[in-house]
Amino acid sequence: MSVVTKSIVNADAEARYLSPGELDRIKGFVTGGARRLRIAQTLTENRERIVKQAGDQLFQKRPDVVSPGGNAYGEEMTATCLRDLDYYLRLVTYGVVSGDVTPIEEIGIVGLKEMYNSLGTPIPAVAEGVRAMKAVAGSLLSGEDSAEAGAYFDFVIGAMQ
Ligand SMILES: CCC1=C(C)/C(=C/C2=NC(=C\c3[nH]c(/C=C4\NC(=O)[C@H](C)[C@H]4CC)c(C)c3CCC(=O)O)/C(CCC(=O)O)=C2C)NC1=O
Repeated sequence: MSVVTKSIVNADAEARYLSPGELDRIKGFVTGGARRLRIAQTLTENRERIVKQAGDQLFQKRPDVVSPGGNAYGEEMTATCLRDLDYYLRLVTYGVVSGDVTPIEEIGIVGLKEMYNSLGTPIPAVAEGVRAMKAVAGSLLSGEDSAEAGAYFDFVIGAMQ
């Protein structure tokens, strides 16, 4: 939920106008809108490159996952692994646009550990892949934009610890 929706839900629950503090936070959200959209656009336009390069880095660091017996071994499983990275990148763009981690959490974090444990997927390696995406994405963004996007990647990485 964006700060706009959240503030309205809270204010209406008390049948009151938006408070000065809420209006201030909404102002911050609106003011940063162009930047958030610019970041989301860059990530979206470069998604293939970000996923591909991050995958290469991950498999270099963790060759075990793509070796016989590894969870991402074989063409199909490797493709599924890259698809998962693409999923997380997509969720990061949702977070960036809404200025909120809730969509990331609801779509991709709740139940994550149980899911990966049941699949035998090493979670630290997934986190490594997301960390690599953060680095590749950061290299495509200006310093300030990179820091803003980085916070959402960090949220995903943090949930995988
Ligand atoms: C948008 C929210 C969302 C997420 C996050 C998601 C993840 C997700 N990843 C899966 C599988 C998988 N995920 C991986 C990923 C990896 N294996 C590794 O060793 C690497 C470290 C890593 C890549 C970074 C692999 C290899 C599978 C297939 C495992 C199998 O079928 O045995 C599956 C099982 C079903 C399927 O194969 O599609 C789900 C549900 N699905 C969703 O809808």
